[in-house]
Amino acid sequence: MITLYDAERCPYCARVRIVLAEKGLEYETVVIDLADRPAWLYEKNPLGKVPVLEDDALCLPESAVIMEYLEERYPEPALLPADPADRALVRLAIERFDNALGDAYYAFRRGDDDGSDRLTHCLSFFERQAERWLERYSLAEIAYLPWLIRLRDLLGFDLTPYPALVERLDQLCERPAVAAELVIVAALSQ
Ligand SMILES: N[C@@H](CCC(=O)N[C@@H](CS)C(=O)NCC(=O)O)C(=O)O
Repeated sequence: MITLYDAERCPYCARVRIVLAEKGLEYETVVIDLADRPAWLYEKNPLGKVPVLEDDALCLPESAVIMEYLEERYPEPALLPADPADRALVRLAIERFDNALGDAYYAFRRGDDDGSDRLTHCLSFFERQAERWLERYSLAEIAYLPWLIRLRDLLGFDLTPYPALVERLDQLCERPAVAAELVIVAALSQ
């Protein structure tokens, strides 16, 4: 049995939800109130953060690690390319998203003075990389999609200066696993 310790607002949890949905895996959800999180969460993740995934005896935090675990444990349908070089580029993209887009998003959401500039810089970079990174659906896209969806639908950030990202976002929103996230984010914004 798979259990996901989850928070709907959390884009890192959204990554895991999308991978679980793409792979058609059944799982239980335990919703964590991050404003009043239970003490036992620290036993599952010493950092006290979500997502945490349990799969039988395994207890695993960190969204990027969880995505890779799910890919290896449940390989179909594949969300990593077959070629080792291509797989390495997907991992590189995930690393870049974590270090750049994630931080810029939170700076913007907090209202930091440089939040908007950092986000613009980051999205411009992704826009230029879009052709290379976005040619095939993979964990790399699942890694950044939750932030784009939240920027557009929750924070009202204008994505029109990034047409390649917008086009790809629109395409991907037709996938049921991604469309389910749109419903979750729409409920958050009400
Ligand atoms: N590097 C972690 C980040 C997870 C994370 O920051 N989750 C947030 C919710 S979006 C959280 O649990 N925050 C609680 C806190 O920072 O104390 C991952 O990729 O899973």
